[in-house]
Amino acid sequence: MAVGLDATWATGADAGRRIPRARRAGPPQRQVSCLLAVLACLATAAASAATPFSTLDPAGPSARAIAWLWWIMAGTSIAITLGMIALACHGTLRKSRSAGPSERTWLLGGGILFPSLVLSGFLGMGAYAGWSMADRLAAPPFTVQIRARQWHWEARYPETELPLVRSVNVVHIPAGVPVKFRVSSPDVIHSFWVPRLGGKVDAVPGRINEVRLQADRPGIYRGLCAEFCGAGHAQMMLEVHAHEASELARVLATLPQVGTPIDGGDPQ
Ligand SMILES: [Cu+2]
Repeated sequence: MAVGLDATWATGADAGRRIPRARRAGPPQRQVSCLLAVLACLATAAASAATPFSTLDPAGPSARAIAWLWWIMAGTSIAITLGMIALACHGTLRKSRSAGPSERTWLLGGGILFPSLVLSGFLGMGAYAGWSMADRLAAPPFTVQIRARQWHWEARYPETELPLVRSVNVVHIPAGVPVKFRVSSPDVIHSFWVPRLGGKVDAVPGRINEVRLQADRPGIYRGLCAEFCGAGHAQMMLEVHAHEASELARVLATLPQVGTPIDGGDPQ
């Protein structure tokens, strides 16, 4: 609360008690700077919302849950900043030390209870966003194996009625249904991320990590490696092509076949 105040120490009857007395000062500059920084971030986010890699332009339920969480956190941070500015202005501009909440009340309410409630709310919403991408009981109707390697992506489609086919740096999925991505790596750690469809998942050697994503409509969704993996990391891009079901079957039929699944099997 003392941030931004130009305080002097009381004299006379208050001498020796070291009670800060605020001089009449201008607006609390640090809080205003924080608010301007938050507004600048929001303006930047809004300006970048239409880019191919924007998490603020969600195209599926998982990405939408993450975007909502981001907006709620941004709105809450603005509301808290405004509240702090209002309190600081009130403390600076008030004419007398009128009776108010005690220091104990401020400490317990503002220092423990309020942040606990806010952070618990964020935790719950974050858990829901993560749950929306986790593999749940009902099996998705379509599965893609993703193999990340220095420095490209390979996709295989093991659960189609076609012979096993593969594509490189392009992943074909059906639109409008959940898709299970089973992500692995034969060399180093990569991170599979299609921002408009949902959160990222690491590709770890010796493991298969799963994430469930959905594209609401047919289209092309850009993705990238989100974990530095060597000299070619910056060029490790991919595209997810979401198709109508009939179109997907036609596209998969044109892909080159492979003889075996990834690493000779798909270990669970
Ligand atoms: Cu990488």
